Amino acid sequence: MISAPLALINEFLGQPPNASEHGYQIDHIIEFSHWFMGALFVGWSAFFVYVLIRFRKSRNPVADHEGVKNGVSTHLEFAVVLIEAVLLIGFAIPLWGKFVNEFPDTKDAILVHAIGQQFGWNFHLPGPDGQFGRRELALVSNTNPIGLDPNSPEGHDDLVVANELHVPVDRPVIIDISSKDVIHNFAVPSMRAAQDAIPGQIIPMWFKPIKTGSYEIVCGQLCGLGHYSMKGMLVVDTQEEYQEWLKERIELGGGPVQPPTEERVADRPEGEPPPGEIQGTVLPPGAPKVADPTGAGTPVPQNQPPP
Ligand SMILES: [Cu+2]
Repeated sequence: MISAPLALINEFLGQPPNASEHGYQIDHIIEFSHWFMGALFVGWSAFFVYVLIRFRKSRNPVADHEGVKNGVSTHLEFAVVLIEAVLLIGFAIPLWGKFVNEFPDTKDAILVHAIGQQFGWNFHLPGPDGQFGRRELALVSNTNPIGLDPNSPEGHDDLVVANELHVPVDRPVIIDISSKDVIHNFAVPSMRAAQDAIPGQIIPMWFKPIKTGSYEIVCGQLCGLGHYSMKGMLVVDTQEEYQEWLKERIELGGGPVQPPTEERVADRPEGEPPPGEIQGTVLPPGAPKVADPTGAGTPVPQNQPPP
């Protein structure tokens, strides 16, 4: 009964419709807070106008040093504090506690690493073996945006995709968030989920999409001149569509080592040295050349973020 007008205020404020399991709880808190603040605004404004008229100079030429003697304002203020305390302690903190402490079982969840960079999101998926390959910051290059170690046995089937992440509907998604450069924030407004991406830290977050569709991923921290363009897409698929997408990514991204071809060398931005012998690494000038003992390279992602 009360939810129809309540929903109006979120819509009026331009909030995208919720698509996650826990999101409606957040929406209720936001709705209630806005109505409560609206009531306070009207109440305090009316009181202010009343005071201006009631205590005008012509009616009160001499100041009254005793002031108000009844306790109405004290009771009102206490009621406001009580409602705010209930909102915070009763709803907001328990909801936050659930979000950060009660992670879903990793066996049922989709596990993804999201690595922010100026200005895009890289997603690292474990591939068919379900294991993430080792990442090393020193290995990050134009062809290896997440620094995947070519010698890591778990890493050979890993998938690296830029800016578009697919997940199946009705499965919890756990994302380990990190950053390569500055502080970003992985935010999916439709999932009512956001988490800072901090260089040197890996911070997990989770949500459970309950509606298929495409939802915008944005960077929630001002992170540089291109911050506005740091957008990605979260596509929530049906289970079949998700398997299809995974298969396609594996075909495109996995497979045997691709030696550096002339086009790929030509693709590199001006001033960038040619790729090293081990794919994804560029040896510093003067470093002794080391042959890749495994002969394997890093899978080359198909869609790179814009440089
Ligand atoms: Cu950013």
